[in-house]
Amino acid sequence: MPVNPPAEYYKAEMKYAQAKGREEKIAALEEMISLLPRHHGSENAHAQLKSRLAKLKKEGEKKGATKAGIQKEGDAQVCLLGYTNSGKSRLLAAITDAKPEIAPYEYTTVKPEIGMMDWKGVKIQIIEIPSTFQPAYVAIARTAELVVLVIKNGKEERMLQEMLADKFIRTRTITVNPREEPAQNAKERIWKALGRIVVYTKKTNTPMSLPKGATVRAAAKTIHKDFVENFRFARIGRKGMTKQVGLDYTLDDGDVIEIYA
Ligand SMILES: Nc1nc2c(ncn2[C@@H]2O[C@H](COP(=O)(O)OP(=O)(O)OP(=O)(O)O)[C@@H](O)[C@H]2O)c(=O)[nH]1
Ligand SMILES: [Mg+2]
Repeated sequence: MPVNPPAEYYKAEMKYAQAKGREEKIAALEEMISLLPRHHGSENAHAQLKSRLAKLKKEGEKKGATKAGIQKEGDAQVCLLGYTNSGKSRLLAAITDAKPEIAPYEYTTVKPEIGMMDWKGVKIQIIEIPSTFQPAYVAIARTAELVVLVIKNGKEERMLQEMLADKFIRTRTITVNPREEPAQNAKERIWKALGRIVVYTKKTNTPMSLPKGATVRAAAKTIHKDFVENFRFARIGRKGMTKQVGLDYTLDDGDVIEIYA
């Protein structure tokens, strides 16, 4: 008997194939499993997907147990830090794929909640740190690229800054008051604070995030390890113009790059 999955299944399969991190893979697999018809002919396919899912989840448990507790995924890791009911979960839900519990009572979030933020095709991992401030959870902020202080007033901001200073956590911070700033605005500021640019490959239109000031050399390295050694020249598409450049050419946000090797 054929499996005959619906069209949505193939979309989920595509998501799985293009998934960057483990979280995304798990989400896509779960979607595939839910969309695969259940009948005698699909038993094998179900079993295969489920064992793949179990394996992925197990891998995460092992890796998740290291150091700060959460495996980095995407191109940067950002923490949401703030007092209870400041609106961390609501912000996380607004700017990522995460679906944390949002509730008017205190300490709703007791374990780190993780989501992926999409910025023009680039994935950024966002983590809500529980307001219980258990040291192991606060320590996640130490290795993150950015800490977002989620506050209701200026006093909270000062207290959070002091807490970070006391723990010698020197990660860059920005402040968001969700009651005063639309989530999309906060999202844009988070991206800007990360100091990265997005560059696209010409052939496959794959987004690639690089630090601001990155050169063609960095992009070439990211695309293929042999590209730098065998590099001849690159063509950069920028604002409708195309330019032939060398390895030391500085890239801009939105550039389309084609490397000739
Ligand atoms: N009006 C308004 N209410 C908000 C906003 N953000 C959060 N809230 C409300 O404030 C309450 C707490 O929001 P959460 O997002 O759960 O807060 P949290 O910081 O995750 O809190 P805990 O996880 O419980 O420590 C909920 O009732 C939300 O609906 C906001 O931007 N505007
Ligand atoms: Mg919460």
